[in-house]
Amino acid sequence: MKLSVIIPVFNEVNTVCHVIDAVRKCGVKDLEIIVVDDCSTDGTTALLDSLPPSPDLVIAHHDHNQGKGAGIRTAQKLVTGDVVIIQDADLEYSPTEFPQMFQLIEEGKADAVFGSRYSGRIILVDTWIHYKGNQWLTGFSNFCSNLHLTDMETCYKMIRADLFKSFHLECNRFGFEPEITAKLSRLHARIYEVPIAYTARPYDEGKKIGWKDGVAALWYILKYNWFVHRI
Ligand SMILES: Nc1nc2c(ncn2[C@@H]2O[C@H](COP(=O)(O)OP(=O)(O)O)[C@@H](O)[C@H]2O)c(=O)[nH]1
Ligand SMILES: [Mg+2]
Repeated sequence: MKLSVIIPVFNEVNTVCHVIDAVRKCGVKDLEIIVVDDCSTDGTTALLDSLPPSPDLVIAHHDHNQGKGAGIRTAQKLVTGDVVIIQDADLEYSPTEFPQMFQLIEEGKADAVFGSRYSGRIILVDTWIHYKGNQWLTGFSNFCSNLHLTDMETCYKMIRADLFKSFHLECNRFGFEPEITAKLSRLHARIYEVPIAYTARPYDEGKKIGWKDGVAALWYILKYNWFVHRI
């Protein structure tokens, strides 16, 4: 089975190449990497264009900044693998987690596997507001979906590609996380969670998600669990 790793990138010149290298070394043999550069302004675009062409690497560019969700939507059309995962272009998550997640889908047990940052593995001490915000959003999402997740907002959502490609995705920014969680729940997908390590980065190292995204997430949780029926 082939794994398609989607890397949405906006202004990550210091880390994006390290992330691509780490994905290549993750331990899953058959993989493709789809990088979507969202009109970066810090040199990321030129850096990506200078990488040697390789059959495992696809690079797409947006001509204006649209957000992480829009980047994932662009990649959705390019996926050729059997299983998909989103990998942020920073170093908060480690691709060494992929094999344990991949195995659950390969064995036919799971339709989707979420990597949970809050179930016991290494976590570099995060801010109270980020940690609590994630807990509250996960709790509200669970209430609306009747799932029992410990980390809805995790970037590590590994999904069967046929399901992923069938989704009509709408959110342009970080609303992608509640949207896809709600859509998986409505499909009654078999979702597993595995504990993953997480190294939180501060805003001065380029973190872009903010409190407004947290407030918007509340609306997206309601919208995609209760109001919008199209999956
Ligand atoms: N395509 C795209 N990606 C973005 C944008 N803003 C952030 N990202 C990417 O989304 C990922 C997550 O961003 P981050 O601020 O670390 O949020 P968090 O990891 O979800 O808390 C990183 O890989 C960013 O480069 C954007 O406007 N467009
Ligand atoms: Mg991040």
